[in-house]
Amino acid sequence: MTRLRVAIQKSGRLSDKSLDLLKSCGLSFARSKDKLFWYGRDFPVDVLLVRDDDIPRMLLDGVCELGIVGENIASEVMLERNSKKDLNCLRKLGFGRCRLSLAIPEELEITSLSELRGKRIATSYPALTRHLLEKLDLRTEIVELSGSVEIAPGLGTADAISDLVSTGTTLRANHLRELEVLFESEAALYGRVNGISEAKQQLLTRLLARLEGVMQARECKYVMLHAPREALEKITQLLPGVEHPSIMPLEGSDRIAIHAVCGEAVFWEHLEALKAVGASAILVLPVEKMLA
Ligand code: PRT
Ligand code: ZN
Repeated sequence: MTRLRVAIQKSGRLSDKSLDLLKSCGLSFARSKDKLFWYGRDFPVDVLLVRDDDIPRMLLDGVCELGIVGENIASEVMLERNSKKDLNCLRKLGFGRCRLSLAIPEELEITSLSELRGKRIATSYPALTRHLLEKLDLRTEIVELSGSVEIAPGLGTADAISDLVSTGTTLRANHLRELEVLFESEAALYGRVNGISEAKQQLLTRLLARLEGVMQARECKYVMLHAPREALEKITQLLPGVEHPSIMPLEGSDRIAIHAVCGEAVFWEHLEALKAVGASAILVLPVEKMLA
């Protein structure tokens, strides 16, 4: 029987969310003893648990058909192997967001990037950093480090760093200042471009439809409210991502009930604006599943 293999991070920032996402797509697994291979029970998709850095290589080497990994790592490996076309970004997944930034010691009085020309930049992303800096017409000396990049300027082994940042706490703690964002990254589902049989492709299409439904449902909210009939047009405009809401009369009242699936995030500001044009009894509910 046709089966697909998806590689996810074994333990780290992406692990829980990757697994949650697969489970939300209706997948469940029989876990093997060594816990590195989980057999898909209800849907023929198995999971391999590995280090995130190995995922793009496993895809390129044909060990699995799918992988969930940060765009930073996928881009690094594709550039390193000079094989930009062999990994297909099938869907960005909205978690694991971070940026690859150039950072310099706080006390360094540099205002423009060009002042870094010829300087030593420490990074764990040598191929990506070199590629992005060359696009900015900046030639530097890349110092490759596998970890603790942020301490390199303090140790005198580099003048600046190119490293992942999310809150910026690590930079501040090491007296570094973010000079320029080079690359924005989030976790994404990648697939191999070549060498997938027709049957596997069909299975992949089914999985992607489920994934799309899950992702849309996460972004969507079901909104219910009461409103004066004459406010309908204004209310429809105020509901984010809605064109045709359902309208229901309210027994014994000249007000109507409006129900709608909002395709974009619903914030408190939206609810306040709805209230201001006459809406009441406003309820916002999560959507569990959706199949368009
Ligand atoms: O063992 P394995 O190799 O699988 O894991 P790992 O240790 O290499 O990776 P992990 O779990 O740390 O990160 C996995 C992926 O999460 C990365 O490849 C990115 O795509 C994404 N990600 C999101 C991040 C961060 N946010 C992040 N903040 N990866 C690393 N960081 C680092 C950052 O460089 C800093 O050192 O976390 C530290 C805290 O960041 P601040 O800015 O919040 O201080
Ligand atoms: Zn890693």
